[in-house]
Amino acid sequence: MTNPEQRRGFIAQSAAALAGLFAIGRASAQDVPPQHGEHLGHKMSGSSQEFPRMHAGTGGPLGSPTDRGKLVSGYRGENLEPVPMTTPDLEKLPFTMVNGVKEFHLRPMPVKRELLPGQTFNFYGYNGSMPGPTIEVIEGDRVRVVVHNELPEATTIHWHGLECPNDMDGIPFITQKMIPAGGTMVYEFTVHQAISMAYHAHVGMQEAAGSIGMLVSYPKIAPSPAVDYDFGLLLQQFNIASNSDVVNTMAMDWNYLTINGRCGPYTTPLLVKLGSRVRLRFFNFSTLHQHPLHFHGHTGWLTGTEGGRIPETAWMPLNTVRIGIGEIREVEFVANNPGDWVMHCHMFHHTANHMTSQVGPHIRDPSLDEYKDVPAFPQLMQGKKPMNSSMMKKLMGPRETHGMADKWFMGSKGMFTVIRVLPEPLYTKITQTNDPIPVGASLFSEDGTAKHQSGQMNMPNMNHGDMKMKQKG
Ligand SMILES: [Cu+2]
Repeated sequence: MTNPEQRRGFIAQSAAALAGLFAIGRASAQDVPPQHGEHLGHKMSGSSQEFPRMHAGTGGPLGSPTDRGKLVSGYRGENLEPVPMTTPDLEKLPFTMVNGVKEFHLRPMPVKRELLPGQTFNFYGYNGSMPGPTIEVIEGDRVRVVVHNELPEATTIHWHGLECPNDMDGIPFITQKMIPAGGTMVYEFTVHQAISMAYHAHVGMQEAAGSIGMLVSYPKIAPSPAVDYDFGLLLQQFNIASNSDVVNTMAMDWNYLTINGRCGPYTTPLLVKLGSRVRLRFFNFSTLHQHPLHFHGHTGWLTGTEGGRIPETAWMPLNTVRIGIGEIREVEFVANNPGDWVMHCHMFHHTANHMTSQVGPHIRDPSLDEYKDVPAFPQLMQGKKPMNSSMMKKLMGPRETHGMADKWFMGSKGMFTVIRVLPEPLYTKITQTNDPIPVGASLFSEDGTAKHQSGQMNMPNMNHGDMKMKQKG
């Protein structure tokens, strides 16, 4: 668990970051909500240097500061401490200050993780979590990590991307002896970088079993243009057989694809306020695959890698960022297009859950039998156990999902999540009140009006029958 006392004073809390301050940006942006009927074409032609903060649009000419929002700041002011990285569905690792040293205690151990409601499996992890809790430091920090090995076997910890002293690098036999089961080792170093990193066992199959966590070193002052939100998303893949609850690290194919240790639709959506600037950090620590992460409705800029921040002149515009294994990619964009936008790996097998060998008519929805003579159709597999109401509550209960479409969860699988770009006051209503939110409140038409689907509330009252989609050829 994160101890706020320990963190106070060095990182501004996100609440403060989101106070709605209209900061002086480096590039101009329209801060007014769109008027009815105001759209890209004619509006932009009269203000080509401006970037539309409240609706989709490209901004200034190619190469200009507002080009696709490139240097358009969020609402947050410049020259402030960074906003802390939000890690959906993952905790931060607490620390204590000991004579000026930031001291963490990291416990490699077997853990259970619920990848989807009702689907809990056995992994390796740290401090009860898979992936491990995120470690946060600041450039210049003296850091001590006391590792208490609670695994049934020897391990090490490697600091991925850290320019540390050689004997702190965590490589078995080459830079250190392994930490035996039940053993302890103290890693200590000064962090002079301000980059996205990771920590993991430098024992391949342990890493494949989940021995990995994010490690972020913040700069003392946030880089410009300032972002309002900073999300850390750790990508993994696992093979778990249909008759097993243990990850199979020897496999060569994969049926569970996760973001921060969960599969869609159990991945908690990312909520951002319309007009804010957002940073996404993708950490790919999968065993064998790259992930081309694709986000909808917006264009972003590739602003950083595992090597740190890229000079602005070399930023690339994109909406799909390919993250190779062991790579980290940072993308920034201005969230100016309201609505629920999916973000997912674009490898089709990575947007599915438990694609195991139990494929066949016997596991398909019987109501689809009339189509069974159609080649390659239907593809609606019913694997594993159906969800009951308590499992549905896990999906529909979190406030981050309130106001989404009626059956949104049926459109999210595997390495898949949703970025919800919410105008005021809907953002505040969802994040800070218990007011009921109409189903579909965050779907918007081109003219900016909300498309409420019905008067239903987004309540976890679904039964298995609702999970079965009737598909007609
Ligand atoms: Cu993928």
